[in-house]
Amino acid sequence: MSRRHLPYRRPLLATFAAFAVLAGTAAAAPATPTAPRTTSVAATPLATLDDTYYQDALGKTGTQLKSALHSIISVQTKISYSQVWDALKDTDQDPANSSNVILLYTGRSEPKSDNGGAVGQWNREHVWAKSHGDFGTSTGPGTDIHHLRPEDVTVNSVRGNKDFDNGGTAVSGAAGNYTDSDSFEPRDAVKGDVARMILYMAVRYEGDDAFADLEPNDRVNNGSAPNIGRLSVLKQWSQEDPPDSFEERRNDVIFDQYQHNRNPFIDHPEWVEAIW
Ligand SMILES: [Ca+2]
Ligand SMILES: [Ca+2]
Ligand SMILES: [Ca+2]
Repeated sequence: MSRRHLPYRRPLLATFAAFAVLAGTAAAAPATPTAPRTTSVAATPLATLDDTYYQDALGKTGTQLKSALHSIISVQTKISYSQVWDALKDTDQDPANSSNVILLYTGRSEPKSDNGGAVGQWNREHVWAKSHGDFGTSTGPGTDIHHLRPEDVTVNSVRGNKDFDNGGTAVSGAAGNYTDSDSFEPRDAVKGDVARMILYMAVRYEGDDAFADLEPNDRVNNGSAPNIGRLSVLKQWSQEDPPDSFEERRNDVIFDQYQHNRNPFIDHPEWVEAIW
């Protein structure tokens, strides 16, 4: 199913951004080179992205589409694991409170400054669990912020390296999340986000850059295999929870300010079905 709703939103944002630039020039405001990086992003209309960023992928399906997208999104800047802290404070900022981030599974708004390893703090959740492909936190898939999210330390530990599937018992302190011995089900509002992060990783990492070829499958208990399940459930989640403004802004911020590559499944959710 095509959800090409972005063209209606982004040209407007781009127009505002253009006015803002002109206004700034006209006012000849003094330069503030030491000011903190702005979090505003001049969003690019999807039609423009298609004509430029995605031009080699358009009209393709299946393995041809996957291969074309791999070539496109593999052109990127990489950041270190320590740089990930500050990046997440930007990409996952609470739209209602710029001092906070939104935690992926709990949905809690937590002060950016409260990051760390203690109970009650937030840390860096690898949605594609590190052990599934054993990539650790060296620069590469383990520092790719397209699948890294702030999460409550305790809930991050509960998720561990479990595959994703429906079912289980309620996760304490994280309403709407469920888990059992072999799988984790995130709350409804981020089910699609999780699916699109997993599928991004599958396309980005194809075993040609010293890291494992990451691929989804339809199993649980994948352990240290470079696979995450279950694909049929992830596809369903992507359908049920289409990209919203938070996820789209996140993709824009990563593209404009950090990695300079995009998650194609946020821009084109219909490409999930076109490949899998
Ligand atoms: Ca299970
Ligand atoms: Ca969502
Ligand atoms: Ca792959």
